[in-house]
Amino acid sequence: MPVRDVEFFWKPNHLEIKAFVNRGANGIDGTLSTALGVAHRNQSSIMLTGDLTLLHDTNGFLIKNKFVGHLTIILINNNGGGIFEMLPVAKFDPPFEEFFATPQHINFAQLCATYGAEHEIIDDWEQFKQKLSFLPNSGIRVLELRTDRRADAKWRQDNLSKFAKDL
Ligand SMILES: Cc1ncc(C[n+]2csc(CCOP(=O)(O)OP(=O)(O)O)c2C)c(N)n1
Repeated sequence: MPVRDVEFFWKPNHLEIKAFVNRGANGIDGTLSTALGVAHRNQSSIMLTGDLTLLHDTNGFLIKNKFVGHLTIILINNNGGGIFEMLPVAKFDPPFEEFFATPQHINFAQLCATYGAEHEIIDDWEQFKQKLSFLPNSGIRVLELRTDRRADAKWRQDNLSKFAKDL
């Protein structure tokens, strides 16, 4: 959902931020590698991703020793595929959690330590804004925001149609 949320909520502006959207061979695959490729020998960059999408390509971190530049990864960790909460099948559990949401219960601090990437949990907006106000020149860091996929899906379902009427 992060890429869809950007499409819904990013207001037109003059910031000249270049956006790249990844569609791998079959969808969520390869997103980390694409982001690292975009950031390599380029300006410091930000990747916005869900947890399953990041997990799909964790071996992308292995390029770390050849990577020149900086990538901040904003990880929306809702422990599974929040996109599927938007579908009618979400009402049927079982099998929803095990076969559609597929939560992986990953400790991303440990995962990042394995690959030598920095990791930080973001708890509030001030901390988040402060972390994004300045991007380092080098290294890979993960800013993890823990969210509730069910509550987020309900929020979208309750609110998106209202915004559409206001246009
Ligand atoms: C290679 C591949 N496998 C499976 C899928 C099906 N798929 C689409 S979205 C998604 C879940 C994405 O979860 P996450 O990255 O955590 O984001 P969220 O849905 O929570 O926003 C899956 C498994 C796909 N698109 N591509």
